[in-house]
Amino acid sequence: MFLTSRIILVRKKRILGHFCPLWCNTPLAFVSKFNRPFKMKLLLINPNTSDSMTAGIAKSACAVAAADTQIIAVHPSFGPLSIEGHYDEAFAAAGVAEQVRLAQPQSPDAIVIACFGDPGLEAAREATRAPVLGIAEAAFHAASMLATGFSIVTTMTRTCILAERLVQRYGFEHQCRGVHGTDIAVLDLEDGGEAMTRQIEEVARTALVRDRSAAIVLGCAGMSALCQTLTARLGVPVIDGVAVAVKFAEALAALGLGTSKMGDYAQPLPKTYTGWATPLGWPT
Ligand code: 2AL
Repeated sequence: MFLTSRIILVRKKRILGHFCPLWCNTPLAFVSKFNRPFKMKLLLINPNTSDSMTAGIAKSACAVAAADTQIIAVHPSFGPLSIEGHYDEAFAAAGVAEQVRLAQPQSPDAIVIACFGDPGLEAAREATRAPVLGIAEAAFHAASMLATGFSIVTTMTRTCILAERLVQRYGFEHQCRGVHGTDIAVLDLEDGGEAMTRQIEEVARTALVRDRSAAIVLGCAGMSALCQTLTARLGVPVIDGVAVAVKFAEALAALGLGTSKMGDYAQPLPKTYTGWATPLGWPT
């Protein structure tokens, strides 16, 4: 099948009273012009429910994806418009599980979870054989290959603890030298203006000196579009988790590597789910 564009698909399908953005006939955007057959289907899940942020993340993913990678960008049918705390994350994780479950018939070759808290990452791995990458985990790996120490620059100061816990969970305590909030709200990042960019730049500059680090990890998917500018201004590697997760996901899928089904990442046990989650349980 020859297609002329890499298409972002967001289908509005009604599920239990919610509009579920998946696999639709209505493309949200056409973002590239490569006259090649698609080799790889990459499901890009924005765990928050912002349409505009999903489109922005999809644009960043498409900018780095191979010409024959089809990026399919979705967000959950329910949950918070932005993820800035533990409560938001609880719903976002369920939303990620929903989207992985609903995408099953499409058999994506790889999945990227594009929120810096990596919500629902391990649940997603249980639910698929495809490789699943979270942008925080991918960014930590990339940063630790580029510098002995890195600093994370994120959104609200209250979200710093979320990043710190991920650093510990993934075992990057020796490489991550600090996590720094900018007190910019996630949805305000869409502003993209000079004042906001400078605010992030200043926090990053201070972090590099204070932490004695040599690379910056951007602590929000919404910062993706700022990566090039910040790289040029700071003169150190600035790692956007969306970009590195897409490239790592392509590499793993191209190598034929997927999530192990031995042990705890085995398919979820068959059981009945109730309430609004009824369609999301594994069949008994
Ligand atoms: C994020 C992110 O990447 N998406 C979102 O809604 N919140 N991260 C953050 N640190 O606030």
